[in-house]
Amino acid sequence: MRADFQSWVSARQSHFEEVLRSVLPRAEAMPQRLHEAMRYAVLDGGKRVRPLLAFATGELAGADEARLNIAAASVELIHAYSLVHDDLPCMDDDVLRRGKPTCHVQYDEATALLVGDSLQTLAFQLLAEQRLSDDARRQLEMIKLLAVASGSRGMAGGQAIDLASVGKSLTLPELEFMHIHKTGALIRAAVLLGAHCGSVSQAQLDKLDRFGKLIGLAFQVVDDVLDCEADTATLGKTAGKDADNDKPTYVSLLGIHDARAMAQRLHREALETLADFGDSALRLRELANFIVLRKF
Ligand code: GRG
Repeated sequence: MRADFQSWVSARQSHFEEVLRSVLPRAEAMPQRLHEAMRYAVLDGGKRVRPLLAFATGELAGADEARLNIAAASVELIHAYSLVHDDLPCMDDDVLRRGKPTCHVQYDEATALLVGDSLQTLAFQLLAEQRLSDDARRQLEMIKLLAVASGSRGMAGGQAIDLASVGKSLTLPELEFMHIHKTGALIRAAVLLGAHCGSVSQAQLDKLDRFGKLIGLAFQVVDDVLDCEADTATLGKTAGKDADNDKPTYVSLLGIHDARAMAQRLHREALETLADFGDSALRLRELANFIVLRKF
């Protein structure tokens, strides 16, 4: 019998914590302060939504566990780097992340910068040095996929638009463009990397790609709603930052009621893309539900 969703999540999260511990440099290895700070930024925190998506898609695609561990770790390392850099004084200037002081507060700005750099390069080192596919060209495609999702045509590009949009009003398509890149690209990459670790047809891959895109955007809409509805203790990061920073969000553009309705519509459409997968997409469906219904 299959485990219920909560048991599956807990088992995956604790297994994945060990994976992360093993791929990160030991804190005792030189340069100790940098390695300690890298572990501080990555370990013991976060919902691990992107790795869970990679695992769920990999299970659907019959992927090898060891390969999935590496794909999931590479995405989470990129995510952790983005949070460390996003919290720096030159960006969002925040002091709290995952319920603890941000990396530059706990260490210092230069260390936090190097933590982000090192986590990013470690992600690509993992993808390049471990066998992820029997087809070498496919593995190169996977490396490229994560690079594009992370770079100026993905997450970093979305962040650049975000920084430039402070104090401005954006149209809904402009806001959507920003978030599809800033938040959505990495979530979509998590789904695709999970699929590439296993075997799916092109038609299935297209559907999973669309699922990743829709659920990535839904994640951000919900994030905007939570930023104005939840409290700092629940979120583990400073609540109300978007309004304080005069940032355009789905809530500022649509109002809370319509923003919630938009998240529900994206959720529904995301579930529709999984219709043909039957029982094999159970975990993906459950994760989609979690992403939209979460309270933190
Ligand atoms: C610095 C290149 C660069 C990019 C930063 C991801 C990002 C881009 C900034 C983070 C700021 C932010 C709050 C974005 C909204 C959505 C988001 C990514 C939230 C944090 O992700 P969660 O909720 O965090 O998955 P945990 O801690 O659970 O992993």
